Amino acid sequence: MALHPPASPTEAAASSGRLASVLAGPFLSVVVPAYNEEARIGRTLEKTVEYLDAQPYSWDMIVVSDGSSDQTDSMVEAFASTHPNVRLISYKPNQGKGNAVRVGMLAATGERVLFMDADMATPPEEAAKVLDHLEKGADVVIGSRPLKESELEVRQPFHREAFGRMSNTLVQLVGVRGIKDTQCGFKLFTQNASRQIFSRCKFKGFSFDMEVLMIARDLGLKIEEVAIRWSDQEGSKVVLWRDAPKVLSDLFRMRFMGKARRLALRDDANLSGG
Ligand SMILES: Nc1nc2c(ncn2[C@@H]2O[C@H](COP(=O)(O)OP(=O)(O)O)[C@@H](O)[C@H]2O)c(=O)[nH]1
Ligand SMILES: [Mg+2]
Repeated sequence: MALHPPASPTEAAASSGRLASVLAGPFLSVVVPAYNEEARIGRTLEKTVEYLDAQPYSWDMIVVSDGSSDQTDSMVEAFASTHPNVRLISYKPNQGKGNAVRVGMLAATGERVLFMDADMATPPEEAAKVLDHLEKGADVVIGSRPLKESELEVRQPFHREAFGRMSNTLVQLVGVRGIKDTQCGFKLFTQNASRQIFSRCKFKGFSFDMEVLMIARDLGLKIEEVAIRWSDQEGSKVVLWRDAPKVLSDLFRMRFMGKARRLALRDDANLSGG
């Protein structure tokens, strides 16, 4: 492995070529959680693959269908049949975004692993930005919307943005201090950080983002928050009155369970392999 952090993703990709032959994984794995995404996943696959194909590094993509009951699975399977580095993991029943992301992250063999939402609220080109920060020495790089430099092309509806800001104040108090946006669906990890974190994640719903960051902090990993482009998409699966109370009660549970229990490995954790 390189002793000095590579200067650019391209350089990193070159050195990862050597590493990849040892690990047999690509430079970048992209994980996309998908729950009933037939209306949005097609375009996301097209655009993301178009972007990744133009990059100098090797990559693969895993779509995790979390108990979808629409055409998501057959659409991803049809796409994967003509794109060998795209694959579908599917299970039933629906368990929540956190579970889908965890399953995908632990299956991913890339030297760096990115998860992104199925609706491309953050476009795949932003990968370059977060990769860059990882090369500079971070273990976890998270996309962020409320930073001054963030480009919010289409903002979230008022009630979502207001809830986001409110819950962030709470998160600052009970959870992960110093992070402005815990919930953005665009986060990049080194393979090692991803494995260390996701083998410990126990929350299955939308609160998993906070758990990921708390565990990363507990492990002493370096988290960096980076302004990204965000364009809110129609068709959100989040129902605020249903999901918000759960997210908040989970936040308190994960805070008060204490570091030792947060860091306990899951029973099914496999730290060494995929
Ligand atoms: N696996 C899983 N993913 C979900 C669920 N609900 C939403 N998602 C995924 O989470 C991502 C973000 O969801 P979205 O509805 O766009 O949320 P929003 O943009 O925060 O309003 C998308 O990739 C969804 O497919 C769920 O219950 N299970
Ligand atoms: Mg969305």
